[in-house]
Amino acid sequence: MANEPARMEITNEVEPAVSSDAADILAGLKLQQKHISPKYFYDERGSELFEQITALPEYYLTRTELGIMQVHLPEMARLIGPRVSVIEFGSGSSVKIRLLLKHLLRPAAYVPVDISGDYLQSMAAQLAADFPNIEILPIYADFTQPFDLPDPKVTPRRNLVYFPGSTIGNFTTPEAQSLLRVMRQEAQEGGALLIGVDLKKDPRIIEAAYNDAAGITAEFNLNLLSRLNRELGANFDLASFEHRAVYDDINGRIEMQLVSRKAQRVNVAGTLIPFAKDEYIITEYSHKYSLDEFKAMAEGAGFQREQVWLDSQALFSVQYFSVPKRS
Ligand code: SAH
Ligand code: AVI
Repeated sequence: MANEPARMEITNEVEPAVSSDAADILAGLKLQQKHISPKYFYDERGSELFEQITALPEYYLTRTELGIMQVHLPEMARLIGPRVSVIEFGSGSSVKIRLLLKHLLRPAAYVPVDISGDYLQSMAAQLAADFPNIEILPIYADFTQPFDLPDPKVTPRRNLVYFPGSTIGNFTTPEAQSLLRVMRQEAQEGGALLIGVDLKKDPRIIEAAYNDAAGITAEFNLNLLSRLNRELGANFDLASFEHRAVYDDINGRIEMQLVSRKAQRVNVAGTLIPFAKDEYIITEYSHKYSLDEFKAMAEGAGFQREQVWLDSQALFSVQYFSVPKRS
């Protein structure tokens, strides 16, 4: 079809197991406190809605991180060095990587890793068209599980794991620690990590970012239920659930919830899940860190912090770590 966007073949052959996703989702809905992993937000519609969130006036994260990159890219590129293979965890729309690839010296390859398969394929195709001299090797995977890295045609001098957007914040502390260990493995000795981390600040600024006036974050949250209706044959009535996002000061994180407006039972993949009025599903955490907290966590996974860049209001940080070579 003439208007169909170009899609690039993914490099690996792993198909997502819908049956294990169903078991995972049902197990979360049967808990005393209902939970669904935020990784299920990202079907094609979810990825598009996230893109809309990044442009919202209240959502300071993306534009602040982009601002930091724009100012400090020459220094970042100098620290990273030439001929790297860049492995991006949760690549999404790949906006930030375009800036990075333009500044890096002769990058060997770009490996975007994402769970939003259709979106990944079209973003990879656009990047391949715009960067014809860089090998693009998209990997369709859940990056919390081990996955094999492809072999670029040009042998890289080192691996750079790129993890922007503060997606690390969507994991609990033990999950983030284990993800950092996965990234440390992928970076290998002599490799590096460039990561965007949202910082602790006035909770009113944080709560506004997850409760935007235009209601896009609410749509993003509720889209999860539409997806379960479509893909798992569930029968959530979207009008009976509402979006809520509250900052939990003790744990330093936003908690996104879907709150049941009434007592109801929902059929999910053949199992009836009861909801009391006001009972809610936790759909996402978004942790905010101090610079010291994040340093301790990354160093616990074997990284060494080399540099931190901030915006003028210290809302957000981009942090650069190396993996020391064993002597
Ligand atoms: N890096 C982009 C996108 C962040 S949105 C930015 O900085 O703006 C988070 C991205 O991570 C989405 O594209 C989502 O599909 C992906 N993602 C979330 N959980 C994932 C998982 N477990 N495995 C792989 N990709 C995941
Ligand atoms: C992808 N991730 C870092 C976003 C965040 O801010 O935690 C997802 C998001 N959820 C609601 N708004 C944006």
